[in-house]
Amino acid sequence: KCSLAVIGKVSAPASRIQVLDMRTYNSCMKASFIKGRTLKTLAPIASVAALVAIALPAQAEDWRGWNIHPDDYPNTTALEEFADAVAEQTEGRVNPRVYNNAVLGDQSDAIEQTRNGALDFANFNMGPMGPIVPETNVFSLPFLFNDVEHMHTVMDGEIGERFADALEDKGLVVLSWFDSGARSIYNTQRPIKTPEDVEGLKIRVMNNDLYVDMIAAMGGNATPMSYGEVYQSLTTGVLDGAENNYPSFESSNHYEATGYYSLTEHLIIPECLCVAKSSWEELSEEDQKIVREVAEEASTRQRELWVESSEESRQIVLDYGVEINEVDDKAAFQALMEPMYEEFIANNPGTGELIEEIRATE
Ligand code: GTR
Repeated sequence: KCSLAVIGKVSAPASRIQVLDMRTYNSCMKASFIKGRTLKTLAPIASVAALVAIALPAQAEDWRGWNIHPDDYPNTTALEEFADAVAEQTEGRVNPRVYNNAVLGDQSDAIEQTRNGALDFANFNMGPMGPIVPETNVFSLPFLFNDVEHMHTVMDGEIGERFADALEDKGLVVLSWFDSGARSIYNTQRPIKTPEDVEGLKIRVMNNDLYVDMIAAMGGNATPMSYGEVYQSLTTGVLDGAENNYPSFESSNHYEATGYYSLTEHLIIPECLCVAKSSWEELSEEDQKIVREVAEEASTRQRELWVESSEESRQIVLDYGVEINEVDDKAAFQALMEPMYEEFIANNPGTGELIEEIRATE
């Protein structure tokens, strides 16, 4: 595989040089080092690759885009349409290509890769963004927004701009905000109606320590894990459950491994369509304007698709036999989050006011 990766890198047509899988290539280089083989055997090939790359005429920006979701997911469709419209409207000066199913790395890695310009654009969730852009941790406080509409009102207004500034300081230019619905807990054991039902359950969470506190407050045990590892962990009993919105619960096939989906709706987390600052700065003002407008349209489109897709996914999991239950007493879950809020506000000066501002936004 490694020799293929290297050969593939050199012999690929020039137009594909920039889209080759550098991760495989790098890990092969690393593996050969670890195995004690001399790097010299690979070095000449690497420099041929470099020469081929240098020999390319200066031309369009080929943008590599990271996407965690599969084909036909609302975000995927919106991103693919975004890519096509950007290529068309910039007349090929910017050629974005979307790589689905997190083939370019897990979300935390991809955030770093986009920050340092190894990737050009992506759709990121603000959950795993927290460890990198601490301001965004506020979105990982459970029950922050009243509902999805409230989240959009906040993100589309002045508060959203402040978050965009915080992301830009860390190398990510926010073009628009996407929907990701409300996240609810699902598991293999029982319906969750009260916090007592979470007692002792092993629940996967996204990579952010705040979620460990959140599940602990409900009495469960949280395991931060990459999205791609969850399905197997559910089927082998390493996990009892996880939490996500309907479209992800369905498209990840987690529903096939868990019998109960309980509408705790404890998290409503915005997502961004982001561009690496370095890639952004290479564009002319005219192209920046085009890309921004197209990204706004992509956001509108994603939000529309989201509504349809959530309903379709709900129907698919119901038909499969998943038991879905309402949670009548959400206030019981919410009350358990008070200490988490207090600690968060104490550790992050200014966030108390921000939370109030968000809650007061209509
Ligand atoms: C999805 C979200 C992804 C990823 C995933 C997860 O809802 O769109 O970006 O964060 O959840 O649980 O890891």
